[in-house]
Amino acid sequence: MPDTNAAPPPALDALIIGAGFAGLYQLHMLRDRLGLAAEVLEAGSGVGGTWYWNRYPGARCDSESHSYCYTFSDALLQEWEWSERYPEQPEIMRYLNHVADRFDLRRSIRLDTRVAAARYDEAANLWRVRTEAGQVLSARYLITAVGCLSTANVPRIEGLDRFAGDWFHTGQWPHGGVDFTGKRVGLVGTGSTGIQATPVIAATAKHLTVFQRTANYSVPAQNAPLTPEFRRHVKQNFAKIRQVMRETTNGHPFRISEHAAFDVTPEERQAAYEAAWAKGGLQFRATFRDLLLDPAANETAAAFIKAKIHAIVKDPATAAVLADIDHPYAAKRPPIDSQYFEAFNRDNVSLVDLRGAPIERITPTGIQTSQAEYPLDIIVFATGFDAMTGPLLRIDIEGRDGLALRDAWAAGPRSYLGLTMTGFPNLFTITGPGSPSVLTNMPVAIEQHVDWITDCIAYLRAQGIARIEPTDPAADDWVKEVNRAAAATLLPQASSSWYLGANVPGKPRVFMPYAGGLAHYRRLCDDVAARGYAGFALS
Ligand code: N01
Repeated sequence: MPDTNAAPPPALDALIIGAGFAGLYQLHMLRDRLGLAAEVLEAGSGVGGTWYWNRYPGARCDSESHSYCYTFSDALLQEWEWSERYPEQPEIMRYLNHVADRFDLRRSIRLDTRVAAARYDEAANLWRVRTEAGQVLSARYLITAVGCLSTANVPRIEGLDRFAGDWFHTGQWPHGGVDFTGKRVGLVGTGSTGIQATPVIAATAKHLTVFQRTANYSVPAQNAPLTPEFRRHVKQNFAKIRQVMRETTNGHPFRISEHAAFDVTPEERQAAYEAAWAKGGLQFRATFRDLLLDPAANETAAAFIKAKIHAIVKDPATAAVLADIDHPYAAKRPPIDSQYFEAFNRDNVSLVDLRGAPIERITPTGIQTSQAEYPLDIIVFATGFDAMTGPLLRIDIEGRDGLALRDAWAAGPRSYLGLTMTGFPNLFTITGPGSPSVLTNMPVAIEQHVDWITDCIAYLRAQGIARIEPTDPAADDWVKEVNRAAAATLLPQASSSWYLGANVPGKPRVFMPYAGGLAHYRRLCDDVAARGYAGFALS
């Protein structure tokens, strides 16, 4: 880092880290709406963020395409055509590239530029940002748009470095794809990713062995091409659809039922679940309003899904392992699938239960559990991410008075509104820990954050305010509110959940996202702004 006394005048008003959904929109707002000198630094060789990296077989969004998009531009909404109910990774990449071109964003994006460090220079009131290549850029405002799920979690399993075959993490998938033809493939992990990838890999592999540590619920996506009528309906009614997305807890284009699970008879409940199963998707979670609040209500959904697993999977022993689920339904992020449980009826797919027989090591020829060795040509790690805090902590961020973010967060993330942190002036974290983020349909949460940050920066400039930083009491109260909101739900009851950081050995167990609901959260953020940025020290 340069000597702060010799620092050059600010080259930029704002630096944005990341060119995914969040970074692209933030750039548009700061550069084109506020007229700021703003740039994006992006580690990848293209825009797209999470979708640039997650190219694994079967990668598809679990939000419905007509809602997994920006809503800030009516023209964009009218001109873009989605092809399927759930967009596949290449289609989302086409969309984000279209957005980059349509809003002329590329000229302000530096690709292949990974940020290594960012330090707040108090004397100059600037952020000094150093790239891995050693370049240093300065800006008044630093905005992280690094995503919540962008730091791959490759388990440290002894022997991996001596595996003679190929191995891949789904979040760092080769751009040229992987040919599974004639190969014995091992897939580790049964979260949303593993559940999406299983049937697709099984279709070409010689044999697929799925290694399951924690059994998981899944509901059919019921993916299908969009009909012309539906597309027309969306375009004609988008104002209403957007309104629903903004008013609902999770930012999806459907409402949660007003009924509690025990408001109806057992027969009516069964019929409601059957209808939700047939409709498919994350909407299953909205069948009754208390599924994430009342353990007994949740148990009715859990029992329904477990019965479906037993009905679909023909081998009773395999079905029993798949349905031996240890947490409430949707306490972990609920996957949706296309023929996941059905894949276990194929002759070339088998399941290994790691709960009783954990992986001991990787040998040159396969995976060794405490019970057997499984010979493999390819290992696919669908083992998730160092979620939410990981992408921020892998940047060496240093705030006021030499405070390192990794020290500030040693016991878990501490923020105000999941947007800002005490000790880190003029730093904003889009969908940071402590915000609804991963509990929502991400583009809706992203737009809410970007709009709030843009308004905040506009306010600071209009008022001649040089610095914004949350006060300690405001941050303490917010941490309490994040904990309160989580404790009011069943979400913390899934002990293996990445929401809690449980998937990464040694990570503090803290419930990271804000579970109070996106609509409520939006009101809180708006209220803070309306009260002249209450809870912040402005100087
Ligand atoms: O990761 P995960 P993911 N040995 O952490 C297992 C989003 N997403 O990539 O549960 C053996 O959920 C781990 O086991 P356990 C979505 O938000 C979105 O699937 O820790 N197994 C688990 O089974 C999602 O929630 C879309 O016991 C090990 C799996 O690996 C998030 O990304 C699509 C292990 C990891 O599951 C992450 O999903 C896909 C080990 N050492 C994903 N370490 C959309 O549609 C971990 N596991 C938008």
